[in-house]
Amino acid sequence: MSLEAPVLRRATSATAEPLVSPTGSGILHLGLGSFHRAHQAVYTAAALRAAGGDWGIIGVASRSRSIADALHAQDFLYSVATIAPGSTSLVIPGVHTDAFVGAEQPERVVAQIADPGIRIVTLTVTENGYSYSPATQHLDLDDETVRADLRGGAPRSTIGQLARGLQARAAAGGAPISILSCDNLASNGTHTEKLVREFLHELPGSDGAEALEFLDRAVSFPSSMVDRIVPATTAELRTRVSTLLGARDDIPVPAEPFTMWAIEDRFAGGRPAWEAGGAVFTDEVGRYEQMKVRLLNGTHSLIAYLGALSGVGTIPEAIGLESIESAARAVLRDEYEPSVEVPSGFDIRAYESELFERWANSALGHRTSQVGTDGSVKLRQRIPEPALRALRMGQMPHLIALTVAGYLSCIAPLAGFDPGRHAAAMTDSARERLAGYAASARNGRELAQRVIGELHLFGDGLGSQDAFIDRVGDLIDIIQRRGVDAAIADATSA
Ligand code: CS2
Repeated sequence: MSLEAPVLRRATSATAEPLVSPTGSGILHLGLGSFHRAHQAVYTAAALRAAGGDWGIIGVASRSRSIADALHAQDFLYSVATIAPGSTSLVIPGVHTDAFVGAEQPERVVAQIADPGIRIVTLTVTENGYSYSPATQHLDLDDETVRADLRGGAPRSTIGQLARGLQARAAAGGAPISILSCDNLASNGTHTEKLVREFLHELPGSDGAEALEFLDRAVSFPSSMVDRIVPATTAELRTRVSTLLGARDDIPVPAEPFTMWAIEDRFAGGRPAWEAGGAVFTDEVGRYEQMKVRLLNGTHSLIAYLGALSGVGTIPEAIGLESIESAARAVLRDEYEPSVEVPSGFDIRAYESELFERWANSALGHRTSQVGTDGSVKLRQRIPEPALRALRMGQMPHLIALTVAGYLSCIAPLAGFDPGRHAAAMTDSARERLAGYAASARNGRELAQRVIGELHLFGDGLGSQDAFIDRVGDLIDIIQRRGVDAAIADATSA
């Protein structure tokens, strides 16, 4: 039925009406993936509905045409399907006013950032999209795209596009603007500002000077913590949503009911009333981010790697295995929680018990391979600080070591070990390099020493922690010789 239904458009009498019909576009969003469409877009629609404002969103997809094309075909509409066990509800935010592909029109990204009508640039380009070296945390000057962007021409990296866009905006009068990172990076605002400044400093002569002065004067980089589990969409969801709507939606986004956004209230050019959608404005964003990146994302990584290695395809299946659930509870309570400062008035116990319900949401079907993707960059955000804190106190963070052992077993298995198809489906920019190390390593310790000790994949701090590196190595051997459950038993009983 759904395939014959009319395409979702403003004029079609779909069951769900779009929440808003913005006139002006004050936001440029880089990274038009599912997460943005189920998170910032929904908050922005709530803000426009409650308080109005010229805050329509122009969406920029990094490379792929599919979302931008579908948005054009659907009057920039799509549905967000909130999926709980036993119920699915739909909203159509309706907050986008245009969409295009950044890789095809990089000059347009620059021009949009320079346009005084745009007052906020929001970003969901993933941890991988910031062109920094995980080991040094600085702009990666060895990265070919960054080097090309520094030489001139149309910028291809996100940091290059931001820097060139801000340069053009400074030259065009320098109207105030905010750059709001919504990625799972610690201190994401400060981090983004640092990388943009490093890019501008690298420009020849005094080419970056005017933009740097503009940054000092009229550009803010608030930090924000974002939280909502948003899996990749499926053909099954497309059919279900189209049936519910009575109109064909090719790009619905599945999302869990839980959603949270904590934002630092430093907006140089104004902002939507995001609090209308439930966003929290706070000076404690750092604490929210740290808490979320470690408790949720850190534990998520453990569940994903151990789950994939146990042969299961989804997070709810993985957390349904008793041994993985006990490992997740142990890493959360014993290794992540002691390392975080809880935001004032925040009920961490309630947040933690809700986490287990969220992971168990089987209707959502979040894939272990999706969470396990890009571990080389994601783990750098999640594990070193809590691990180093424990080591400083004379304790071995066994379950963080197990997370790393799980990651390396998935991405860089030792000769003769098959981590299975869910691990094979994880993409990672470091995969080839790490697989090369694994091919010549005689055992887990040798592999861990090369990756953590020599390559410093998780930063300099962990790179010199030999006891931790050996523990990771031993757990790799246990996983690959005796299986995941034996490794969990070893790590939880140590
Ligand atoms: C996940 C996150 O893929 C991952 O690494 O941990 O995408 C997670 O689902 C979100 O951060 C939840 O807010």
